Amino acid sequence: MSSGHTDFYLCEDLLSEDEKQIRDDVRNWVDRRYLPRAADYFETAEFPVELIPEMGAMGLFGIKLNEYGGRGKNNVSFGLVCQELERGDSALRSFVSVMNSLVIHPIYSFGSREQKQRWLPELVRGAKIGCFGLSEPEAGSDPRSMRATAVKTGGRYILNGRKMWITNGAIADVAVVWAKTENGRVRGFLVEKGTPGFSARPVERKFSMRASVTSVLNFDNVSVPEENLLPGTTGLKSALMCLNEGRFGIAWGSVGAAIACYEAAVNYAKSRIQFGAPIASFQLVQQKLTLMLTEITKAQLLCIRLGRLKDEGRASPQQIAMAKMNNAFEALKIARSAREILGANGITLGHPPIRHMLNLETLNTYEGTRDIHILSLGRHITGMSAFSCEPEEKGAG
Ligand code: TGC
Ligand code: FAD
Repeated sequence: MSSGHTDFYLCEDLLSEDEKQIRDDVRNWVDRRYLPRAADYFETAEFPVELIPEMGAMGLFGIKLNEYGGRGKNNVSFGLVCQELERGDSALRSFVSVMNSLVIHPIYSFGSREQKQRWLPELVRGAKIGCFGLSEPEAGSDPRSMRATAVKTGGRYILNGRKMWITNGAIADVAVVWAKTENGRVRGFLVEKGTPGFSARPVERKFSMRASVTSVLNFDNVSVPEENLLPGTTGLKSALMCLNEGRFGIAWGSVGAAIACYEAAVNYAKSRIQFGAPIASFQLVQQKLTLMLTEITKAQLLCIRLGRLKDEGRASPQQIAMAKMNNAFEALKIARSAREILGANGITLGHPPIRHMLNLETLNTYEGTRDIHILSLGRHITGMSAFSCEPEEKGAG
């Protein structure tokens, strides 16, 4: 859903005026405020925190909320925002994804009235930052195996454990943390920055998502009042429900990254002369561009249909997983093709494809790897789970 030559199936016609306006506002902002420095943020591994208030003022946090200062927009609008932000950089979309899908959404869906009143207005304005701690060093694809615990003593919970790879962790004012209570049930907790025993440190030496803050969270006998339990959380399912929101944003964001790579490749191919002709005139280059545009078009159609289904309350977790899996994977292939078309110039940060290519490795990993979505859809199709084998079934292995 982008005007110009990447809107091959005229998806523009499927958008309302309001949706187009939101998309264009974010597009202009990204062009003006992010893209001129995108390569620098990536190179110096710096997230531009100074842009957070601007994003808050544009209503990019709590974009779907009807209360607490949110904009009350639909899922398609949220998707378009993700697309445009990721055309800038995955780190920008990730920040906004986490705020909307993994912090504001769970507090709104599972929080008490007091928790909502305390946190939502400030999160929506961008005055406070949040993060979502589900993954652990030993529990990524299989969050059920998490080791973090929350033991109730008197009117408080004592949290112990470690969360890993947490976006926004070290800059967050509040963490939505998932831990096992005494009966083994996973519940969600709000842990505030500065709580004794709670610390966050950045994951160093990343080659992907360099402009995003990724952190390790440590919980060493962290005592929180029972009012910090998200009362509506009933088990791991509550955490997984949040991922439907996150995966939806990633499906759309992937399109934005793919468009950025495709446009860079088309422009370069038309102006780069080799063998006395623009490389765009060579059949092999044209094949690459054709396949890139085809996959962008298919991904756009998946997104708009998924968005409309979600707006009607008819999008299943499996449909969302399919779009996330497909679009992240195809975007990565598009980024690699674009990088190839740019030749040696393509390995530098002077052009966007390599930056997107490296970021897209993360998109194919977080919120469920491609393998996990394949297996989750396989289970849906067959009714049989291939996630793990009983010891006797491991056979030759
Ligand atoms: P399983 O038995 O499948 O599920 C337990 C219960 O939950 C239900 N469920 C869902 N409900 C709603 N939406 C979903 N997406 C759901 N997935 C599962 C399920 O129906 C069941 O309900 P009930 O009523 O029968 O109890 O659980 P499992 O332990 O077999 O796990 C299944 C599996 C592997 C699919 C799940 O563990 C999984 O999705 N793993 C991937 C982990 C993942 O995606 N982690 C993401 C961490 S957060 C992150 O990466 C943020 S990045 C943010 C950014 O920077 O943008
Ligand atoms: P593993 O689960 O160890 O998987 C390793 C490999 O084994 C993968 O290729 C996987 O596909 C494969 N595999 C695993 N199980 C199976 C199976 N049953 N069958 C076949 N193959 C299998 N998490 C959060 O909670 N909050 C965040 O904010 C967050 N942000 C992130 C930001 C970044 C930049 C990154 C990279 C990750 C982030 N994550 C976050 C963590 C992310 O969700 C996990 O990395 C992801 O779920 C995969 O877990 P893992 O890395 O431990 O890989």
